[in-house]
Amino acid sequence: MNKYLSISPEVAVALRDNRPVVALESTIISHGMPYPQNVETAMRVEQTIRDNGAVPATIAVIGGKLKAGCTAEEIEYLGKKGQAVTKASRRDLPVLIARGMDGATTVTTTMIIAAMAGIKVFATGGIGGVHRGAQQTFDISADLEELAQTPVMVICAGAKSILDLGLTLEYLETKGVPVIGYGTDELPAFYTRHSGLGVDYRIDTPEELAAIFRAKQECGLKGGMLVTNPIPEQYSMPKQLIDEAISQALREMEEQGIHGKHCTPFLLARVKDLTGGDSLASNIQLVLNNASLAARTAAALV
Ligand code: PSU
Ligand code: MN
Repeated sequence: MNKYLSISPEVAVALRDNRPVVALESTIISHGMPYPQNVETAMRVEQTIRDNGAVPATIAVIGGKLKAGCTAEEIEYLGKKGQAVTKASRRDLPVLIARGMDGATTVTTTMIIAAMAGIKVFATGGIGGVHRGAQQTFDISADLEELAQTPVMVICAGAKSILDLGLTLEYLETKGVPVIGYGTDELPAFYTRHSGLGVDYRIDTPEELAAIFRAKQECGLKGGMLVTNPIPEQYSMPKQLIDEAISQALREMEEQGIHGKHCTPFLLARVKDLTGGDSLASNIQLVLNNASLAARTAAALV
């Protein structure tokens, strides 16, 4: 274990005893939702994981330490600080460590720290991907490269169509990342169950997800896998409403000259504002749904 990693006592004991553990990211807390719903959701997600028989490990960088398992106080701290916490991607980790700073982990850095700790399953809301217009901007989330190289199963609700979902799938294919639809043949698009794009495989049980992950590891095929779990029907939003909000948010982003790491948080916040509280309620429900599947899958893996 490297000296920068700090595993909470509960998570350490669960891993030692080969009990199921599920990693959770912290950028969704600091940058993905407003306070105090972000902290309330983070605590509900942890409880959902416990209810389904696994131990939650919320991941973050605190005072330069790579934390696998945050306390309720640390979650409250990150949630309250919000966008003032550094959104930490792979490139940021060495600087935050050396300076003893805090960072909210994205999908990328949550995968990195989960893998260091020996955690194999990670639940979140949506992943980053190839942005619309990436042919010009080169804006492709580091999440895709991480999926290509780090052995963690990421369970999400697809990706928001703030991204170019077709190009995101092409990129993942090139990088050898299996894209699984849980109980569906269609790639879900976060707030809606539909994108019009197909996934690579439809899988219907946590046991089979575990078997695929195990096969990948045991063959020495590097990298992770992506499980896309559609939002439950009763919480999904009308596609047209979401599409309109996303189009407007993208226009505003361009007008305001926002780029780089600020794009995703800007778009998430604008889409939420433009669709009122409805999208936040949907967002919370899909994360809970992913947490439940992740806990059952982690249990199938041990
Ligand atoms: N998409 C969402 N919610 C999120 C994110 C993405 O629907 O909270 C966050 C995740 O932490 C993800 C990151 O890893 O944004 C991707 O940022 P970027 O596009 O800058 O790589
Ligand atoms: Mn980017």
